[in-house]
Amino acid sequence: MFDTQILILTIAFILPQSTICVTDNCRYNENSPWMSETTWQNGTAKDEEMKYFTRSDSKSFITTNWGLKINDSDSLKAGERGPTLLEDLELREKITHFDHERIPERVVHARGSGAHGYFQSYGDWSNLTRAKFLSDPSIKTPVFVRFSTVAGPRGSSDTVRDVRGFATKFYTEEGNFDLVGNNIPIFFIQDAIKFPDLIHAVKAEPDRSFPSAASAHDTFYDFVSLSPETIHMVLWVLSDHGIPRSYRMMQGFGVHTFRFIAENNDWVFVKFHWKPKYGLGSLAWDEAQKISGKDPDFHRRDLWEAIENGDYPEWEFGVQIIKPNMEFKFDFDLLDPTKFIPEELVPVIPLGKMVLNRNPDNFFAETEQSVFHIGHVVPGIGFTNDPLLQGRLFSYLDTQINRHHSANFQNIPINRPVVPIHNNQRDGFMQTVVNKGRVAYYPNSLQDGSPRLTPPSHGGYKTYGEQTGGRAFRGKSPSFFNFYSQAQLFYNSLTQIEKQHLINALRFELGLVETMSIRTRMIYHFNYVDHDFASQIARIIDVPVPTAIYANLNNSSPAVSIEQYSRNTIRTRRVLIYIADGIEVSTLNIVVRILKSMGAYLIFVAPQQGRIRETNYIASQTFATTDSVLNDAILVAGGQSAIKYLLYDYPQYQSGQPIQFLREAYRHGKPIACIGEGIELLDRAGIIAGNGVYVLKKDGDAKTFAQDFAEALLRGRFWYRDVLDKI
Ligand code: HDD
Repeated sequence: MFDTQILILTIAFILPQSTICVTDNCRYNENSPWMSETTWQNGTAKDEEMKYFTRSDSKSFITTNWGLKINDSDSLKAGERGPTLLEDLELREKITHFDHERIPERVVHARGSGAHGYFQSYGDWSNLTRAKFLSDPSIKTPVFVRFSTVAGPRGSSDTVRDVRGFATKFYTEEGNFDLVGNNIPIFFIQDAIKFPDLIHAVKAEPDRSFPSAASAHDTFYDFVSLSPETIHMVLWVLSDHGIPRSYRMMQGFGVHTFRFIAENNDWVFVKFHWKPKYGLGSLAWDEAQKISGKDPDFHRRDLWEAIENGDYPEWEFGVQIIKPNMEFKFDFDLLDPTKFIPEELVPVIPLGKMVLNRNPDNFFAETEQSVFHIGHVVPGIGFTNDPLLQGRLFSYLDTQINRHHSANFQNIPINRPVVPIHNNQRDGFMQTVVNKGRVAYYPNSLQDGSPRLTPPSHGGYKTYGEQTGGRAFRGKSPSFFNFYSQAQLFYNSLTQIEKQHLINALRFELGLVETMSIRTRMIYHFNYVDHDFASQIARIIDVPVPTAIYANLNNSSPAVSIEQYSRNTIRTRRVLIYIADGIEVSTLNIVVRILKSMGAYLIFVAPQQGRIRETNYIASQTFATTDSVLNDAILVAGGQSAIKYLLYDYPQYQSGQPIQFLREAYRHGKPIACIGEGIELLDRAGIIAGNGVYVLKKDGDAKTFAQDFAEALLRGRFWYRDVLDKI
């Protein structure tokens, strides 16, 4: 029998080769001007391409979109007080464009923020994967990353309790690779068909449209309590992982099991990990709620400012590698996305690093219009049969057409790969490419068979030929019916205070659930996780304490704990420094110098903005424009009259804010330090020294004091203060 595939391939290769690159050294294709030796070495290939599309309006004259220069900014009227004329096309174009400025927000992950950067491999990993961006440490692959919350609309707050999206687009020399992950290594559900239900349940309730960006309501827990597979992920989101301190201080995970395929077709299963250089950090729930009011843009501002300051966020990229013969050696199914592989069982091998070093020029054009698709992979990376992953492969393409109203979304600058695109796809709304020639089909002979196919040996993508088969079947594999074991493992792995935070979070969330049967069902599930855990929640939310039915196996994976994650820098940590007229500067100078040299951000706050009399200190903030919750630590300068001012005179018109900030910082476990007379503020706040609170007496050593304070900043939180069980 005649095989058409063979015919096609034969035609493709007997026809003369055109300029299309099918050799191994075709990294710098002449069709892509932004790809050069230099741009690949310094990671700027995408930046160069973006420049081509970027327009600056500075030093220019206003024109219409058809290029007409405008000489008057008022509308055209029939007489000075008359109606506007239909003829006024300048007005009509401007208003029409304005009316159409918005595109639909993402159906999930609507609120987010992004940045450009690069990825650099630590070595040549071609023994694991043929993906070229992982084969050469001398090149920097451009990336664009978008972080997001999941449930809230585009205008909601950054610090809500939620999963965070962590989507990375690698603009590789073999096309775009999108790693569309989250900051939690597992997911709520096992099958994509349930995703619309999950999202409908967690989003604002459809009749009343509240609560916005919050899971603490009946529909979410109704769904969760009827879907036990979700319990593990619920614990992760309700733990401190659900309220990160910064996008820069959270992990990222590919969640699903993927495949790495090497040149010789050897393959392994992999789990993708991002580990932040700045360490892990979380907010206190009370703090997160307050920040939502004080600065709903807290995370996007933090990301923006760090990049502007040159403190580039950085992550290490790693993989857990599972050999094919290990597929069935775990007590869960590798295809089940509600499970993670503890790092203690399979270590994370670091493969490279990612640095974000450029903020977008235009939020809409870049961040809002960016398109991520789990199906965008490059040679050497393959999928598995995880049913959630399989469903995602459909959804991400479909949703872009809804958001961009055209299949041409790949033409948008932020989405274009840096490599040339050649195919026979044509036309559609807003087509911006001018495809030349008569031929728009394959196979052809009229255009030398071009664009032609590329064999895998020359970089063409080859699907891993997994053996499949079996009867059509709707349902779960028996290996997916293991709902509580990893939920228990996760709970056991938390430190004492992290457990307490989780319990408090559930008391809060379930305490807002109005339907008692839903609360009761949740406690029923938690009783399978750990009896004491379930009882502590039940007691507070008016649900009968259940009888113990299931023993805790006491297994744990300390790698999941934020508190136990190592940190090695205080760079970018925000220290709020109280100053006022009359401060004593000599000690302050020493402390400031030490903190600055370590890269901490120093925010000077005083009763009024501007220069402090007879010093070089300038207050950029007042007690009205900043807040304890927006900073990581407080330092109070000394000086009798300054402290008197902060304590006695100043509160007359700003209601004791300096004391209030100290009390909150203490309650939220933050380091506090007071120089000399500053201790009077501590006394007034009812705070005693010790446990992260430092006082420098008159004869004390400023250097040691500053170093102790910096040490405390590195530790981050002193959760074990007596008041902390309340947050
Ligand atoms: Fe998804 C967006 C991550 C399951 C359907 N998803 C989206 C984004 C992230 C994730 C980070 C935002 C991308 C961006 O910044 O533009 N999603 C995940 C992870 C999942 C997951 C880690 C589970 C492991 N998602 C998932 C399922 C479905 C979707 C099961 C549907 C069956 N996700 C979408 C979507 C979105 C999306 C509707 C909305 C906007 C978009 O894609 O571009 O297609």
